[in-house]
Amino acid sequence: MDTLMRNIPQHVAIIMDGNGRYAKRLGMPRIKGHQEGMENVRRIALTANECGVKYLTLFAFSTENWTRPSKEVSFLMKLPGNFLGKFLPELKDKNIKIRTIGNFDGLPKHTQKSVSKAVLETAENSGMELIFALNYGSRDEIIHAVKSVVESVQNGDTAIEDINNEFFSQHLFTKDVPDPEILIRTSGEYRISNFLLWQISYSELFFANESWPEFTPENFEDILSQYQKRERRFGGLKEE
Ligand code: V07
Repeated sequence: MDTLMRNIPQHVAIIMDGNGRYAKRLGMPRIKGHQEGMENVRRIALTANECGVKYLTLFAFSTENWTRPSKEVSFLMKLPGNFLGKFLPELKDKNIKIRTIGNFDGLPKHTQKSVSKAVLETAENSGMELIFALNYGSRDEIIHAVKSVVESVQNGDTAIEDINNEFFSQHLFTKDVPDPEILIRTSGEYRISNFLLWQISYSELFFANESWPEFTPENFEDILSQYQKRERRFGGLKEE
């Protein structure tokens, strides 16, 4: 049987919820919560990398988030540049590769510019892939994939009989990324909120009560160890 540290999930996805509520609770403006949430992205990404996780997908901005007050939206759109200005050298040192999923063209030009630079500069890295879901919605992603499949049928590259799960997956933004074994949502909410609907078909779901800025490396490692216990129980049942 696997030792505890061997059964590390390849892919962990996180819904980083509770930044605004955290700030409010401490009597600070919402944007202060986003700022602290951004600092925690670094801390948890480094932890995941240390643990041997190969893909970490973080829900940074949803297609629904545009309806927030415009001052908050413009603050959020500065976070990628802010984060990368501060932490890109460190992530590069750790051989981490940055990529994004979502409707990239719909982001402000300045956001696209900072993120593209980081993606380009880390493209050859072979370590953990840090995947930011930016202007991401799962239903949009599925519609985008359907259009791409239909196009491929219309132009004669694909026969309808060739469309299966594997083929369809290759048309999603997460093409070439294995499905997450684990989905974590912080801040005590029990919803999926249009995140990776196709990809989480078989994922283990974990809900942490801590808000995202308060979610610690210990909380993260605790979830990995609970996951390993769930897996081992499943293994036991299978053998019965
Ligand atoms: C954002 C901080 C984390 C909590 C959730 C909402 C606020 C990091 C990024 C980021 C994105 C792309 C990239 C590098 C960093 C980010 C947004 C919001 C929009 F290449 N945190 N963070 N982007 N928050």
